[in-house]
Amino acid sequence: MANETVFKRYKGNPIVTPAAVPRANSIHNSAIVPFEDGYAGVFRVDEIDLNFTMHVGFSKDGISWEIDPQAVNLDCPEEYLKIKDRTYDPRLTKIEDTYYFTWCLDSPQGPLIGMATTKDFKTFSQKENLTLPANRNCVIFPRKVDGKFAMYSRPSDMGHTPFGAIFYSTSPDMVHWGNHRFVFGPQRSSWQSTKVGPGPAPIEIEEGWLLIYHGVWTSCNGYIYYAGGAILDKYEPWKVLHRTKDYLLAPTEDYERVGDVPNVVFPSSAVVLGDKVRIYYGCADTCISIAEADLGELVDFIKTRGVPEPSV
Ligand code: M1P
Repeated sequence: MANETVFKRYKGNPIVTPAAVPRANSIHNSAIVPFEDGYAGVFRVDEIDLNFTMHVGFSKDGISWEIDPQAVNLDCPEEYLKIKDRTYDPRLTKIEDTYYFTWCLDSPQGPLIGMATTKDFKTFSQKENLTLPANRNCVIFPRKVDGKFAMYSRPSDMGHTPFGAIFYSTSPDMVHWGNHRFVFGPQRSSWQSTKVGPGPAPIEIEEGWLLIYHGVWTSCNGYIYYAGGAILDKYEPWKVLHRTKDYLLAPTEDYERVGDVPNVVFPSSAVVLGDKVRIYYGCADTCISIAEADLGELVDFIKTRGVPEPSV
């Protein structure tokens, strides 16, 4: 095993493999939240026809999962919104008693962000899409900021985007979005020099908002995906207070290096467990692993290993 920073990998990684779903070619970037006396999740399944679908799962301990072999059934109000294309990279945020579930949808006009709500992980009510094409990553804040719903997203392009920066947007009603603000972009000469994208929903901490994100650089053999962290202002979350210079997690293990897309760690969920934070991350676009950090150490790491230079 190569260097670990503040995140320590679970010894039993990967925790979910394609064996969990009969039609899975791979199962990776997924959304997990605490639910009732255990956990619920929406899992990204790339099926054996390479359609990408999303499947609900439940777990008592967040590690051993029962995943529905059938894709999630969304109650959709409008023909226009009905999903006919690949869906992937789900994220989940709880606001009050409702779970907001977002995903990326490969529409004919480019990737965009879809959204549905659920209270019980049995019925899902699809809402208006959150973005125009092209946008590939979106996370909703766990509470209103200054009286408005808030999200971070990552505008994109039709392909395997060679650029990407994080933007902040707000909405009075989860339908109409505006007040778009640039948050941060790639950094020169680093593991995050090609693009960045928001990972799990931001976590509110004393200092502001803790955001775990993915950063990508382009090696001579293609993209390599890392996890990074930033702390954003509590009241104006487009203002970066601290951002890691050193990565939080790099693809160093065999299950992160070898798979359908090699050299990928893709954090997509974070769960706070007392004084610890556990991330769930996709590995090599093939399976799912977890790693945990002490929350205080993680915040200190981000503060003390900051990136002072401006984004490019
Ligand atoms: O293959 C690595 C990742 O590539 C895309 O992520 P992004 O556009 O943010 O770089 C997504 O297809 C993601 O699912 C995938 O893991």
